[in-house]
Amino acid sequence: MSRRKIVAGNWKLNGSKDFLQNIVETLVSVNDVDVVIAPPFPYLEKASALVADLNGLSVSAQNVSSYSDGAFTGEVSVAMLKDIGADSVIVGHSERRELFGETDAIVAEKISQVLKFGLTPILCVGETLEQREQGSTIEVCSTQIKSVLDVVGAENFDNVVIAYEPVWAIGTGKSASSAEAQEVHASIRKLLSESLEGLGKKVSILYGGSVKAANAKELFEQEDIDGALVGGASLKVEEFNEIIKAAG
Ligand code: G2H
Repeated sequence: MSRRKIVAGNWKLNGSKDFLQNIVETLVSVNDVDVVIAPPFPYLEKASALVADLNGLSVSAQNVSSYSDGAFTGEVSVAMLKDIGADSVIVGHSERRELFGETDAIVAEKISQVLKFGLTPILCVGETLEQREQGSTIEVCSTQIKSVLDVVGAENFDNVVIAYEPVWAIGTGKSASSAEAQEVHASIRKLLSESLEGLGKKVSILYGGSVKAANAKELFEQEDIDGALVGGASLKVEEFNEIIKAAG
């Protein structure tokens, strides 16, 4: 894959059938911007059907099982997501890592499954406030990415989308400055190219963490920021549309 502009809305544990219908009817389409909506599992099939004939709009799951099948009550496999028409999967969001104990090894296995079935994984990485204050931001993100590179191989990594989401900026209203985000994005691209020549130029790297209409444009102007993974603001349709337009 090559670098694309992507604006993805992560609804987290929010939404309804009516909300889904309304958002699909209301979202703007902007040339060269891929818009992704990530509703909770029960709405994915309907979402896939609604966007099927729409250009530039696709559907992502927020999570997936690391197992392919078997006695794993409550789990949802990549094959099932593919079956109902999902295109991508958010993997390793910090809420999954922190609240549900997802380790780097689990995240890597999930990414591997997603790639195996031809869906696009959106790999979330990011540091806590404590780690930032200790000056280990780049090291933390690098470790999270390397653990996936080691499992899937750099030669398969150009189909991965990365979302840099500083944990301290998630849902807090406190966003990283565009310069802080750019610094991390540039270092991620460098790491990728050190793993495989040219890889850094192929991978889309999104910023996430309190992205809103007011800060989107400045973030998108940064050389290494290809778009955003948006949480709270993706639930406000007009604001989400402003963010999509800012990416164009
Ligand atoms: C980060 C983001 C979406 P928010 O989690 O993944 O959420 O924009 O609400 O900080």
